[in-house]
Amino acid sequence: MEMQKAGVAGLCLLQGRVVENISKRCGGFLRKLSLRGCLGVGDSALRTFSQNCRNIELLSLNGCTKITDSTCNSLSKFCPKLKHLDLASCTSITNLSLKALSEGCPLLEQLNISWCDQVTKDGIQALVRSCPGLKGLFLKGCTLLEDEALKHIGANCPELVTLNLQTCPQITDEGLITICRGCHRLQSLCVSGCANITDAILHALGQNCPRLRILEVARCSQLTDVGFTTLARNCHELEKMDLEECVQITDGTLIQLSIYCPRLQVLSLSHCELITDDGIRHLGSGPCAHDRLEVIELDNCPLITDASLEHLKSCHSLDRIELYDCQQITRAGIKRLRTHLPNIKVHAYFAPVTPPPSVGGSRQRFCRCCVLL
Ligand SMILES: *[C@@H]1O[C@H](CO)[C@@H](O)[C@H](O)[C@H]1NC(C)=O
Ligand SMILES: *[C@@H]1O[C@H](CO)[C@@H](O)[C@H](O)[C@H]1NC(C)=O
Ligand SMILES: *[C@@H]1O[C@H](CO)[C@@H](O)[C@H](O)[C@H]1NC(C)=O
Ligand SMILES: CC(=O)N[C@H]1CO[C@H](CO)[C@@H](O)[C@@H]1O
Repeated sequence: MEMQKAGVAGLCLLQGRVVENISKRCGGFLRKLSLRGCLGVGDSALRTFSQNCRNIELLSLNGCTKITDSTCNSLSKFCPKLKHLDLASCTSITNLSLKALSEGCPLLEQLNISWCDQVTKDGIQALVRSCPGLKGLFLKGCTLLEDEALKHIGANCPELVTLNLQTCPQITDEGLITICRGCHRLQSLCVSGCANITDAILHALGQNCPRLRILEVARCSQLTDVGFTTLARNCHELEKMDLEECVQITDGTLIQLSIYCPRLQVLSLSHCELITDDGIRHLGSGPCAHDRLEVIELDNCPLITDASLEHLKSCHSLDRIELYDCQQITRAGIKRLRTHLPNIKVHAYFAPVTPPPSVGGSRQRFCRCCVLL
């Protein structure tokens, strides 16, 4: 019998010896194993594991902070069928690991090395040259990566579907444009926190990546309506957009999205301070609103009033709306929205109307937690 997946969510107390025992029992039958968060599992257990489980295809070592490049050497030597490997937060990993994987694991499709912040372009280069089938690369918080690394990806990964570069602060338009040009199948891109990118990226995505479904650009404050207009006019399959703190965008972006992106399901506009009720009016009457839009985040949009809620009342798929710190939203407005969308989750905060009494009121005063209406 095939053991499909062993694993424990959250903190994992498995010791290395147990992993070795599992590997001996399951041997060549084991295809998938998650050791996520197993802080006690180290290189020697994974060496025994690799030797015994040579048919492993999916392995998660996410958060196994004890492992080093030695584990990737073992995987490279014994596990040529590996397709999905998650090494996120294994912070001892260096580009030697990526070199080892490139030599022994040519079938790799998904690699997560988020927060492995020693990795540089040399490791990425070796990897992408030898693993032509890479579809998902998760490089969140790999802070040493520069445009050079992105150029290697753009030149070698035609199959890439998902790329996460969140908090890689050194990357700029130059590197990302080569990705857009080289990876036409891209469906999901996260560059949140990459503050140097500009509208040039949105143009390049529009011209090269028509299948884009997910775009996360939170805190990319140089992006403007001009870029989002090109994007919307070319990428009609957008489903999820995180535009938090894209502080320059206005209703103009919302108008384009409501015309050209009928599949939009999840939209974050948190801290987009120029958005007004008129933009929401367009969104609420666009094709996405009626049967797609599920989540809209408008917290910290100071110009939004109850009129926006009126515009959203016919969005029957709307499941959640964020309204924290929207000073012009009232309880009455939310109540009216509720009469049309009884199951909607509304997250808002209202300061107490009257000051809390001085006796026994201190708890209230310091309780900054939200009121879930
Ligand atoms: C591993 O297996 C051996 C032999 O079957 C057994 O004696 C030992 O207790 C097991 N160790 C652990 C930690 O499960
Ligand atoms: C990659 O690792 C990060 C950090 O642990 C995690 O949030 C993310 O879900 C992982 N992604 C995949 C596809 O494994
Ligand atoms: C990113 O922008 C900052 C501030 O504008 C600038 O100092 C820095 O040199 C830029 N980084 C790159 C890699 O272009
Ligand atoms: C070839 C090589 O090993 N390149 C780099 C690997 O990563 C370290 C930093 O973690 C660099 O110093 C090396 O130059």
